[in-house]
Amino acid sequence: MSVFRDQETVDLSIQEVFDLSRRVLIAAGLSVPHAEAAARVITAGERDECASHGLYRLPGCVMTIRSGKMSLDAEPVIEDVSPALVRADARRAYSLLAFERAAPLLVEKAKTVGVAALVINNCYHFSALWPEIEQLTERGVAALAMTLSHSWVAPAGGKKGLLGTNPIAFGWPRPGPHPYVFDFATSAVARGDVSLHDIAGKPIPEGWGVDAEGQSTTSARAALDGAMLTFGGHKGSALSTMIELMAGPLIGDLTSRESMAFDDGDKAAPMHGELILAFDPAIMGGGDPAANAARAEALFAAFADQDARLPSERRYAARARSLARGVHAPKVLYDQILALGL
Ligand code: NDP
Ligand code: PYC
Repeated sequence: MSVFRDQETVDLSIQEVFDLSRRVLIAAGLSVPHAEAAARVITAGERDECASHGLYRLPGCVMTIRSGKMSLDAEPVIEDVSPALVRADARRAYSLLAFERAAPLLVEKAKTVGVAALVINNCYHFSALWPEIEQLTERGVAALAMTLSHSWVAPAGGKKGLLGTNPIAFGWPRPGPHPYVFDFATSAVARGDVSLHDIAGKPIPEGWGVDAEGQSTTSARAALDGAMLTFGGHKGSALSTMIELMAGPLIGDLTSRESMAFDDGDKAAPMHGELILAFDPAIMGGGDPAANAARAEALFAAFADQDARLPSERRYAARARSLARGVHAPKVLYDQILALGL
């Protein structure tokens, strides 16, 4: 449920969300291809009621552009490294265009070899991962994506930021319009969600963060100034560390700590890498892909038998609502965007 549920909203159609995002990003200086790629994921986030990665992100995008270190128009360089590996150098621009340009080759490789990887390097990253996962499942492959961020999150047993909020997302293609997708931060929650609590003047639950002295806090501001915590204690901490390694040194890119050092107080989006893996069920499953797909469907049906919902079901319901009736953007966020003067 939205943290702004009791506050004033502004009604916008999906097209208006896209047009506003595109206009602001172009006015701030982004090239049209980068602005449109970013506007697409911001619009998708707002549409699916993923508040931490919808319109809320626009002022942060503009702050990143204004930091002066990001390329506003670099064309990604796509390298066909080996039969199972594509590398996309974003050249210090946003990650999204690099993903869009490299995804077709990733899928082609997965469908030839069975499993393939896309490495994105040198990218500024502000987006949710599920829009990328959905673009891959639409093409019939299962997919796993991970990236890191800035070192805002204490490791289990620690009290100071070291790890990123490090999201991991997985998708499995299904018959019908919607794949199975989960996508979450390995911190208790995305940092964007803590910021939204701060903007809305709401407390955060215990377990999301500690203050600058390392004491548990329910103040969003204190947690933003202190450190966030991982989900699931040592388990989230280990998973987050794996993401640091797999989307950092493994692919020759920065860790969250190094991304924060690169930022040097700019408060821009993190700059690092992203790893995306694609798996072709037809090759990996051997003999009878249809039977394997049916067994996966039986697993999903068993969730419904217990009235347990699958991840993304809330999001797909929100999408249907938004496509039919538009979105209700919190006025406080809308006003922040207008205040950018773009
Ligand atoms: P949540 O803790 O809300 O978890 C989101 C995932 O869990 C979704 O797949 C969601 O599905 C599913 N889920 C939530 N509740 C249930 C439930 N009761 N039963 C089954 N599934 C459930 O989100 P986070 O705050 O951890 O992350 C939000 C977004 O932030 C992600 O999209 C992530 O990619 C993004 N992010 C991006 C970062 C970056 O560096 N680029 C860093 C950190 C986060 P549903 O949506 O249907 O509720
Ligand atoms: O919400 O943690 C977050 C986040 C970091 C980078 C983009 N989103």
